[in-house]
Amino acid sequence: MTHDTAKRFLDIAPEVQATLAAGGAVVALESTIITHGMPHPQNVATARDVEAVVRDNGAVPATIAIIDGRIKIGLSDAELEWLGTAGDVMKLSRADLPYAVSSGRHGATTVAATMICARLAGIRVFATGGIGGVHQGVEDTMDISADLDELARTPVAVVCAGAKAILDLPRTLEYLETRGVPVIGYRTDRFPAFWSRTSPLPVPLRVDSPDAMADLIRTKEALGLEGGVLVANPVPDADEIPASEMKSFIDAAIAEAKDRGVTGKAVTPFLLSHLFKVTGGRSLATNIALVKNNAALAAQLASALTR
Ligand code: PSU
Ligand code: MN
Repeated sequence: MTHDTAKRFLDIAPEVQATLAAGGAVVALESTIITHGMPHPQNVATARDVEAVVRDNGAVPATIAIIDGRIKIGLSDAELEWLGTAGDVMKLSRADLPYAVSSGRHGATTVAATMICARLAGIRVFATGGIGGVHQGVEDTMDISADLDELARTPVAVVCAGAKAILDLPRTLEYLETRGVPVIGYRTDRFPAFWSRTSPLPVPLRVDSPDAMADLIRTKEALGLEGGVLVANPVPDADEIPASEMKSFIDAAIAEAKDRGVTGKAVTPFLLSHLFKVTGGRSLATNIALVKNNAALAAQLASALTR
């Protein structure tokens, strides 16, 4: 555990605690995807399925959320179900995590907040769907997700399917490079765009096995370089939606958000739910498939890190 002073705020599930103590493989999972990223009941079903995929690939899952101000590392099935329908759950990033704890609130953790909590618990690998990034129109809004700075400072490997084309992908990659975050394509030379396996953007680095990824992470640590790594894992072929098909939906969603004056942390959830509606659920099916795919790779990476 990195911060002894943080211990008193954490409730680590016994199985997770025992696995960590024995040097075993644990994969952290975020909860904003459950509360603000997918509709009910698919959110809860997916959260359960993703935990099962982590187990099938040899690791123990630890879904992270704040309940009554307690930082939960590993949720019970009842807690997962409750989270999937509860209304008063904050969306937490680095800026508001301490408030949720000090005021005894409920909160779902974004990529940034999940990384912070995973590190406090001693978990090195985390699976999600897509990360937050630099938003289109950043020159007016300055909307850059705190996920990017967290990757630069907190030593957790994040496995994602790239970033959604609702973001400004070239600027997102530029920002990660500036902040010194290794962005690694898993068996790909192109940065994947979430629903789509490829984008026009080259991925900065490429690795073809979990063992090679584990070597890279150990080397980075041994060199004393702070921060995490971002692993970009393309959605499986059978589940992808080509970028050309998504483009008009995305442009319309962004225009709608602007019309309605949606700003700040409400932007990403608004765009996601709008897209689920206008694609008739197809974007959701792809989203579910890619999260499972990332959970499998994250579990293999966590196992490789124990060797
Ligand atoms: N991107 C997705 N699905 C998500 C999110 C992002 O494709 O569910 C969530 C993640 O929790 C991510 C957060 O950390 O949104 C980013 O929010 P913001 O852009 O407000 O930083
Ligand atoms: Mn934002």
